[in-house]
Amino acid sequence: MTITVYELDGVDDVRFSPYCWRTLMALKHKGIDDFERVPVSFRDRSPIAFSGQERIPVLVDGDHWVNDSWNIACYLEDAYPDGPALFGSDIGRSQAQFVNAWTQRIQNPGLINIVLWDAFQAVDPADRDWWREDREKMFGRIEDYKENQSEKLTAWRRDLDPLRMTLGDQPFLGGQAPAYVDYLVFGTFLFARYVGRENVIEADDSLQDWLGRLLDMFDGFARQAPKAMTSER
Ligand SMILES: N[C@@H](CCC(=O)N[C@@H](CS)C(=O)NCC(=O)O)C(=O)O
Repeated sequence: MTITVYELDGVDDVRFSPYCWRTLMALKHKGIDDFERVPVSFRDRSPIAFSGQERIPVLVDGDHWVNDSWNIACYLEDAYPDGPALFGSDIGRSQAQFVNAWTQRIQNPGLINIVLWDAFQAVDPADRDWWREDREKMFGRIEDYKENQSEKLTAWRRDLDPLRMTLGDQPFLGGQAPAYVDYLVFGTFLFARYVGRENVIEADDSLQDWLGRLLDMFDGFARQAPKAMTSER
């Protein structure tokens, strides 16, 4: 039976949600290619009303649905044990939960603080009024995020040092092969990429090698996805 993934839609079919990308990479990792991607707009979440909540991604597999990217990864690991492991062991799953929390509390919010204006440009024009009103309640005026990025960028890049240390000794966070921990962290870099801000990571940053390896996976699945062309930066 075909799996369906509901994911947030942006301008020109750009899909920039880091949480959705974790799920997409996890599906590919499991060797599941036969899935349908259903775009959901920011202003209208009625397609996922069946899940009783408004967050995306939501995955439907036959008559079973799961929301929350972490729960989805656990579901895929348990429901598809014959595919390559996402966690490797119970210990691996527990440690990945820490990385999940780190991305949610440190890596993602730090990036949003830098690219909020770019993200606004990547939102479908039909959703922009909704998005501005919603986000300005949380973050203040979106235009303010165009300026004064240099200090924020320096701090955010410095906080990535534990990744550089780890990846100096092994090709993936999962070790010799990628695992869900890689996709957790990679999803946030993909968010930057698809809102047109790949330059949050400098060209000579040692993380570029790891990013390149993940972008090449599954026949360049993530590399080929469309990026927003932001008009102002
Ligand atoms: N903990 C959830 C977070 C999901 C989440 O926040 N998704 C975002 C998309 S990146 C969302 O649905 N946002 C709705 C909104 O921005 O209004 C997960 O891991 O799936």
